[in-house]
Amino acid sequence: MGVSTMLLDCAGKRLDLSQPVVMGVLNVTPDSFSDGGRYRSLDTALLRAEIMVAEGAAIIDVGGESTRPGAPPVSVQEELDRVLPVVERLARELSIPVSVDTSKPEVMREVARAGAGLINDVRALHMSGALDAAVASGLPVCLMHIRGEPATMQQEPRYSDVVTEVHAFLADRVRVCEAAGIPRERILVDPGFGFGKTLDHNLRLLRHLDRFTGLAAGVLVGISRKSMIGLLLNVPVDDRLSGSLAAAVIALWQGAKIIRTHDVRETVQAVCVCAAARAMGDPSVTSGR
Ligand code: YH5
Repeated sequence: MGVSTMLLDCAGKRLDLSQPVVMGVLNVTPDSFSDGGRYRSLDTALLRAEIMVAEGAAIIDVGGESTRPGAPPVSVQEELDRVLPVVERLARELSIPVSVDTSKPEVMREVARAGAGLINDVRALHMSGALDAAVASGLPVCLMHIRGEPATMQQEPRYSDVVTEVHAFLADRVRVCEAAGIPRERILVDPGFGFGKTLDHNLRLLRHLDRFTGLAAGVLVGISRKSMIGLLLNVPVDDRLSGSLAAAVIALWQGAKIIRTHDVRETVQAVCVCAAARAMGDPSVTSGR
């Protein structure tokens, strides 16, 4: 693959995917489970983002809608109130691009004006008007697979072959986006760990992640602290770092390009070790024998 296809233009800030990178999570929901909404104030959000930049994050993902099962729906105005000031400030002050975790076309339009560099949609641009808003923004997008809606997605999810079905879903969304005017070079795909999947489904997707790498410009994975780690280890969210790193390494080894995480410093270390070892399978790297 040509080197030019490994650079994403995120509103003028470059995201280099010739090596895997880390996306730092910045929740701006009042109910976010892992940081209790502590980052609602602008200064605190900026400080947290700056720490993640110093720890080696390549992009920061700002989210204002809780997608936890049972979380109350958030209005457009409420989501804008949470997200827009943070995106404006971060886009202005950070050297790296700001991604926005949103499904709402109104939010996409406003954050694009405010300097956001990537649209990360857990509903894969399925909301009415979202595809048009994403096309109009000119920004790269991340299309994530979800089964159903966040409120009900964990009610007995069933697949006959989860890997094939998620792959077909993402292939279809990539096709739809391309037809609408978003080139494949600007599209990331994500199997959506925990979004309408049992532990067994999540493990199969992780085991076969390499099947997704040909779909678009790169595969993004978000496993950090999720319940699949909790179920395997029987530990609470604040004790899921090691398990999350193990899962990240399995994904990286199969070619994942972006790891979305709450623990940037540790994940950057895992990415560095993985990328160095994986480069030894690349014929352009001089043999060390
Ligand atoms: C993702 O996978 N996830 S928000 C439950 C947890 C821990 C974390 C109970 N946005 C993804 O982070 N965007 C979210 O433990 C995402 N991929 C992409 N592209 C959910 C979340 C979380 C949920």
